[in-house]
Amino acid sequence: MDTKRFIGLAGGIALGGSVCQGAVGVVGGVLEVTTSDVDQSLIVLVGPTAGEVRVLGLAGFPGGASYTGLTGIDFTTGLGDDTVIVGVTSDEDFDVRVHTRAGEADVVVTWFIPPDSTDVMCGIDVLSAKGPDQYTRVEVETHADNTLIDINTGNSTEVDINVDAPDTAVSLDLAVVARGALTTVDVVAAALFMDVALGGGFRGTDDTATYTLTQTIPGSMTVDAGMKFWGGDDDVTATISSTNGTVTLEGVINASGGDDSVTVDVDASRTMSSLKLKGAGGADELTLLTRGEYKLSSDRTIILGNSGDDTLMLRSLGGVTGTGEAGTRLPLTNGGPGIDLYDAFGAVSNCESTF
Ligand SMILES: [Ca+2]
Ligand SMILES: [Ca+2]
Ligand SMILES: [Ca+2]
Repeated sequence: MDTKRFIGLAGGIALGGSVCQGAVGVVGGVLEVTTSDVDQSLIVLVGPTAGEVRVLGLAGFPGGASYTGLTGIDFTTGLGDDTVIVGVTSDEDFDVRVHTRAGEADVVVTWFIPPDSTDVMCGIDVLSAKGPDQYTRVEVETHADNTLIDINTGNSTEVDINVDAPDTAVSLDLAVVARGALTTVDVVAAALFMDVALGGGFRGTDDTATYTLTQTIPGSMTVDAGMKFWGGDDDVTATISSTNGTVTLEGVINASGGDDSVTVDVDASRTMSSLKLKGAGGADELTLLTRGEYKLSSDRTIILGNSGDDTLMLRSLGGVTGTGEAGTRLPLTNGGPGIDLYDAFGAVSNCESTF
């Protein structure tokens, strides 16, 4: 703690009046703010000069507080209903961490990475206690050659993430962990290489998660899913588009109990997949559709309906290639118990009839 130094700017206002309501300090280049339980309404502006941060709305800083030389912010608000708005304009790496604790919360992070940027990392970590009404929105517009975005929205109940990379770029790496009952992730990028990891252990209500991933130039995109839903009737839709490109699907979407719908729709020249779709209990509809070529590889798609009367689909509108090649494996569709319908290529078991 001896590295902690308290800073009060805004005309040399002493911290004596505000310490009882919270604390403000800089530790290792990170602005740490802890507020009282009073409802907070905070605005944080980062940049455009690297490391420059201005905070509006802090108790004890009526004119705002300004800092330089920062690499991140770490805000913890109290038990009230809090609004935290963060606007970043920077071509440097930066970390934003907001912990709103209990109570309702609105957290909005907008991030602009200007043209002529090279390698930029955005870290966005929103935590809260589990509560009923915690909304997080993240908007990133990047013009960097290589952008790495790491987003964790913690217990937020509603999550809305938009990433836009309109200029031709080398790479976009995006990792999202979100488990809002209503989760939307929308990415449009002119990046040659896209690497998207979508994770979350969802909330156990009827969750709706919608992912739209669009690569606007020929390239390759890897989508790695790590999703575990719970007993509600969940609706998961991933619409993936890579213009004249190659898409690789990896990971697991486990819808768990309840009557779930999982749809993965890929529009690319070529798709390779080791994706596992698990319906578990309930009457589930599980679909993987490829609109271009489905290329077999050493791994394989597995679709498991498990108990309940399921409808399972694995279809390629652009044909299946790689059949009979050394080391390739056919996909597997297994209905499990129940009266299951299927429309699938590869190995099919425990399915009663086609549809
Ligand atoms: Ca479920
Ligand atoms: Ca299910
Ligand atoms: Ca079944």
